[in-house]
Parts: sequence; structure tokens; C-alpha cells
Amino acid sequence: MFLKLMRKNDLRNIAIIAHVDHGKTTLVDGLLRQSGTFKEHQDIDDRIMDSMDLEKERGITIAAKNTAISYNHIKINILDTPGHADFGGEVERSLNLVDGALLLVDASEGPLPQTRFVLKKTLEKDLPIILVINKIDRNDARIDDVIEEVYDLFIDLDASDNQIEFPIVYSNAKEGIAKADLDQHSNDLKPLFDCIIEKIPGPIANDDQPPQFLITNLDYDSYVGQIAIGRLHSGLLEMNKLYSLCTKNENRSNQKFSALYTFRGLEKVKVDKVVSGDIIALAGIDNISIGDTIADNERPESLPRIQIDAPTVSMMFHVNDSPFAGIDGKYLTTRHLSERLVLETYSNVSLEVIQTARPDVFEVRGRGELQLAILIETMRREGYEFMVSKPQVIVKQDSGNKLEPMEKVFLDIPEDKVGVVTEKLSVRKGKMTDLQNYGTGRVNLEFSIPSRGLIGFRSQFITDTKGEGIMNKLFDGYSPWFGSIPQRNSGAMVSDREGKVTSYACIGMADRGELFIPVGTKVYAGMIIGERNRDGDLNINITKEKKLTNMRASGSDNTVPIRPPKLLSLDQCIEFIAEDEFIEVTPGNIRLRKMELDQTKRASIQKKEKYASQ
Ligand SMILES: Nc1nc2c(ncn2[C@@H]2O[C@H](COP(=O)(O)OP(=O)(O)OP(=O)(O)O)[C@@H](O)[C@H]2O)c(=O)[nH]1
Ligand SMILES: [Mg+2]
Repeated sequence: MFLKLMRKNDLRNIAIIAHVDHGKTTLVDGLLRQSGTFKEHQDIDDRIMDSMDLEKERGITIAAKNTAISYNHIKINILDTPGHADFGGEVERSLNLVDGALLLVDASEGPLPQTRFVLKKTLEKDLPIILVINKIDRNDARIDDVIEEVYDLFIDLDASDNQIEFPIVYSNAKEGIAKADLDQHSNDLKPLFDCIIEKIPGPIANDDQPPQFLITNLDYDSYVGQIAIGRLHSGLLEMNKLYSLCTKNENRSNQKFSALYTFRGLEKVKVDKVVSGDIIALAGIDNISIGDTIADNERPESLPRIQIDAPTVSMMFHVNDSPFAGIDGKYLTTRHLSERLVLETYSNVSLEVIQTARPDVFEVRGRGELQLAILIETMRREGYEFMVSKPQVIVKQDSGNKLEPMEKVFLDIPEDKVGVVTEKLSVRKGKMTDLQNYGTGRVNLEFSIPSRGLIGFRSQFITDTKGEGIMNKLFDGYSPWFGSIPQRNSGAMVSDREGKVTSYACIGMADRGELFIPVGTKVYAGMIIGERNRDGDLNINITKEKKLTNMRASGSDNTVPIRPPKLLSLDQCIEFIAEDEFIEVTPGNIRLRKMELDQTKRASIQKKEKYASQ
């Protein structure tokens, strides 16, 4: 009875969770449009919650974001979460804010690895779930089978009977239509709104208790500074009153806000007071971190800090010491690099930055190569210059044994590609754990493999399956170290001097490998200009001009076509580099280079290594 009194029925807090691309952000668009949050004539962009440039460019959600809508006088705070495995930390964090979740599953693809991860985290928090079968308009939709697979997944994750009795809603998020059952006629999302109100309870929260607010997300505004976002667990927060900030190490009393906000649509609305149970934001308190609590000034009590799965991969970030350093970057120094990386950890709890023994080198740990690539790309656009090394997995020691992270890999590939893909994965210490052939020409394979073996595998996989393969992976605990795993089996083509790439030199290289840079590019000695078609590096003069004595050939030269270079994206560079190489990142350029630029020194290092391994 007492609990009932404290439940707020005019409020709902929900998260939308799913595997990547199953339609979360598109569904939020529909909910926003149809809630009347925007004026009739106001046109809103597609996937409006994907507001970061990199989210728009890549078509994926990177950071969890919240929005608030109103339906029948009930305020619904909605958290849109990313579906890509590397950003799983964002989902874990978001689940702290809500009282229930919409689990979206693509009507054709069914539950995929990240569906499992996000469902597991939601069940652990014992949150009620509404299953939303999305994309019912797909002509390859197989709705009944997909629902069956979701039940199997719940059972597999040891869900309680209560949890398994989830309601189901069917949707076409793109058209903004939902149905409570498939035969129902509907042309809007009302059935989904109604289901949310009915099945997800309002928050249990008491305004009369001392205030407790867990900082779950951070934002920055150049006008008000750091903004903390989270759920007011209990009590009230008011302007012009004093509070305590409980950090990891201390309680700082007499803190005052410069602004308090609640959310409406995509906007933050300034208010004088916020109430418990709501998702709110506040500004004016300095040096806050995710996980800190804002509490009563006299008797502060912190909430448990946010727990997030540990990072699994790391990359070294070095100050740029390449010959072209400083040409187009604004921020280059150790101090710039260190301050920027530390700043990142304030708002990104799933990243860790560790100062190494060398002052100009920092180890950055994250949940995957994509997460690190996004950080690198973001910093580059902000004007930073630096170098990064090949991603490494983070090993653990367990009573003297070396353990390494494992991954489950799920592949959906054409039948005739099973041989080549299996061969490539077994070289990388992958073991097949399942094979399903449905007789449709496509085969589903499951492998267990050290995460290390997957670094650099994706581009190989795309080539081997001619772009027709689908690959998903899921972190799968730790196993004893698997010993050495073969690296890239091709060497690099390395420029032996500084200069400009000439077409004459490029033509000469056609049968030695594939070039990465166009004619006219400025190169330096030790810079990687292509991939050799065999093992071992090849030092070449790519700046060679045609000698006058060769003039005889002139005229015919123009008819020799130069194969267009393979221009690598940042992600491809991360996949490509070997352990003795760097990616040099500047606002205007992404270059690959050998760590040791001097050809003679490189040769002697290689000789020593060869000797040591014999
Ligand atoms: N046919 C069809 N396509 C849809 C539907 N819902 C979403 N899509 C499309 O699916 C793609 C992915 O949609 P998003 O909303 O970005 O998916 P997401 O789950 O937010 O993706 P991440 O945030 O990266 O995990 C887009 O091209 C959408 O237009 C639907 O109901 N039917
Ligand atoms: Mg999204």
C-alpha cells in the first residue's frame, strides 16, 4: 500500500534497446512526431536523435540520448540507445534510468547477438519488457518464427516466468504504425503508446525523502559549462538551495546549481524545481563525473556508482613525431593530448586512459575497435594530431595464468563461402561451434575465437564473401592465452625518401602490390604507401621521375593506365596496421608509417627479432 502511494502515475521512463539497425531511432522519430511534441507544420528530420555528425555519417547511434514526450497527460521519458556492440556501455548506463524497456527485434533478422546482450542486462535489472517486432512490412518478415526465437532467448537467459510473459506489439517504425495484434487495422503508434502506459509502471519515487541524484550522462554547453543528466531518485532539487556532491573520494558540500532542467521533446526546459522519478539535467557544479551523486547538503548519502563491463581492447596514443607533424593540426603537444583524453573519460565511462612509462604515450582502453575509431575521428575533427598503434586485447592474470578475451562470432554467409571463411578463422584460432544449413543457399556458422584473432578480420571477411556475408560478434568471457596468432601475411610498401609521388614510379609498382596513395601525395621516408603482394616490407622510391634518356618511350606513357589507389578509411587503417606501424592522424590526413622511420635501423631491428625467435 505504501509503495503504491509513492508510484508516480503521470510519468514513465523507458529505454529502447535492440541489435544494431533494428529501428530504434526510427521508432523514436515516430513517437516524437505523433505525440504532438512538434508543431503540425514542423518538419523533423529522419533519425533526429542521431544528432552527432558521426552518427549521421555512419547511420548508427553512438551515444545514448533522452527525449521526453507527452501522451494523454502522461510524460514519457524515452532513452534511445546504440545497438552496436562497442557502445554496449551506453546501454548498461541507460538502464539505470528507466522502469522498463522496449525490446525491438527485426521481423526478418530475428534476435541477434546484441539483442542477447541488451536483454541480459535488462533482465538482470528485472525491468519489465515489451517486445516490439519491427519492420513487419519487410517482404521477408517471418514474424511467428522470430517470436519463437525471442522466447527461446528469454529461456536461455534464465528469465523468470514473470519476465517471459511479455506483451508483444508489431510495428513499422518507418511508417509510424503499430498494432497490438497483426490483424488489427492501425495507421498510427497509438497501440504502442497504450501498451507502454499500461505495462510499464511509473517510477517509485518520494519527493519527501532527502534528494539523491545519480549522474548518469554528461553534456557540455559553452554557456553554462558541464551539464549532468540523470534520474532524480528521490526528493526534490531546487534552485538557490545547497547540496552535496559525492564523488568517488570525497563529499563536497555547499554546491549550488546555475540551472535546472526537465526535458520536453528534444529541448531542455529551465525550471526552478525538479521532482523525483523524472529524468532531469542540471548545471553549475564543477568537476563532476558519471557515477557521482548529488545529495542532501547536511546528510549526504551517495547511490551505488555505475558498474560497467570492463574494456577489452586498447590502443596506444602517441604524440605525433612524424616529419610532417604540425602542418595542419591545432593541438599537438603531450599536454593537449593528455587533457583531451582525460576529458573523454569524464563523459565516457566505458573508456579508460592510462599514462604509460613514457610521458608522451597514453594507453586508451575501450570496448572495441569501432569505439576507439570514433574517438580518433572525433579528436581529429577537433584539430588534434597524434599517432595510434595497432589495437591490442587486454589480457587478465588469474592466479598466474594469462587469460585473454574471447568472442562468439555469428556468420550468415553464402554456402559456397563456408570453406574459405572457416579456413581463415581457424588460422586465427577460431573453433566452429555450430553450423546450420537451412537449404536456402545461405549458411549460419558460429565460432568461438580469441578477440585477438578478430582484429583485422572484418575486411578480409568482406572480400572473401564478396560483400555478401553478415558478421556479428559478442564478448564471451576469458580463456587461457592461445599462443601466437599469425598477423597480416603481406608486407608494406614503404617510401625510402621524402618527396612527391610520381605517376612514373606508380606504374613501375603495379605488379608489386596495391598502392594506398594517389599521384602527387607528399610522402616521407618510412611512410607506408601500399600493401605488398607478398610477405616482408619493400622499400621503394615512389618519387622517381623519368630520366631524359628514356624519352624514347614518351608518348606511349600516357596510354599506360595507373591502377587507382586503394584509399583506406580510418577503420581500414586500424584493421591493416601491424605491430611495428603507426597510423598518423591529423585533421587533414590519415597516413600510415613504420614506427622506425630509418630504413637501416628498421632492418637491424628486424634482423634481431628474427634471430630472437629462432
Ligand atoms: N522497412 C523498414 N525499415 C525500417 C523500419 N524501421 C527502421 N527501418 C530502417 O532501418 C534502418 C536502421 O534504422 P535505425 O532507426 O537507425 O536503427 P537503430 O536501431 O537506431 O540503429 P543503431 O542505433 O545504430 O543501433 C534505417 O534505414 C531505417 O529506415 C521499418 O519498420 N521497416
Ligand atoms: Mg539508433
